[in-house]
Amino acid sequence: MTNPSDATLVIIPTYNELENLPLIVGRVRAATPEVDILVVDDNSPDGTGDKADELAAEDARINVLHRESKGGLCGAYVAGFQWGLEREYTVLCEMDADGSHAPEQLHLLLSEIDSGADLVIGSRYVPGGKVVNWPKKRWILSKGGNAYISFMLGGGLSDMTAGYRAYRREVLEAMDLDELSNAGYIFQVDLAWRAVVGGFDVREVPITFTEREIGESKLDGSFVKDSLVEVTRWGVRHRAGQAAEIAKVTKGMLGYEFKHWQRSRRR
Ligand SMILES: Nc1nc2c(ncn2[C@@H]2O[C@H](COP(=O)(O)OP(=O)(O)O)[C@@H](O)[C@H]2O)c(=O)[nH]1
Ligand SMILES: [Mg+2]
Repeated sequence: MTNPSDATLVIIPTYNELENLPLIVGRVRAATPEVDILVVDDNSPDGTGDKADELAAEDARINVLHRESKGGLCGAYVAGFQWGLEREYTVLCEMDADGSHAPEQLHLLLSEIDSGADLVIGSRYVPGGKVVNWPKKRWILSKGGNAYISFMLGGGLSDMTAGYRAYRREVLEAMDLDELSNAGYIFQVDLAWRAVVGGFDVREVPITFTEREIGESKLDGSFVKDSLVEVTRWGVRHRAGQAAEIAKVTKGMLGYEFKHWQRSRRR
């Protein structure tokens, strides 16, 4: 029997991950030898791109996409998705290069896809999910931010900013990827939210997220405020849309009742 995950591409974006890249690629190859890898490097000054080429030369399952300059995580993923969609992959995954997303847990995401999910999010905030080595402050910010996002948007997801994911290709094909907001991790929320609204089967599986030990985070804190403002705007717009829809249906129903009532009076 064939499963969707038989043709899986794991996309790993890199910016200055020279030391991390061989480690993460080695772990993916060991944990799930049957998946292909695409490294998307934004011309890292530390030579990560050359390292990726070296790894690719030794292993046909490893591919590299070079972009000209640092263009943000969203742009790197969109380029990776497009690369994968042009080929015959049925499942496309997101995974950080810094070891935060354990390749040893990838099978948890893939088996959920094989049992019918369209998008699986490796979640830190469902029961069984964990974060290792984060300062309390960052945990509160992330957990609190996600609680707010979930409250504003509904949809029942606990970790919409999470970056460890598996998508069936149909989910990505249904979206205009060029429209995603590029600031911080809001594109992750955007992708999950569009999948929910689009009626796809979106599920979360618990994962253990481990903060990087090597190299530096490329993310600054400024995105948090921007992201929350953006999510608030979506939530309000969505509710306004829902209210307009309810008003339309109610008006239709009342109109029908009224006509029915007039007709029954005439008789
Ligand atoms: N190609 C590319 N990768 C990026 C960019 N920014 C971050 N990354 C990669 O995205 C992943 C997550 O970034 P990271 O700095 O660890 O963010 P954090 O985990 O939130 O602290 C890592 O693999 C980074 O190397 C970018 O502009 N371009
Ligand atoms: Mg990281």
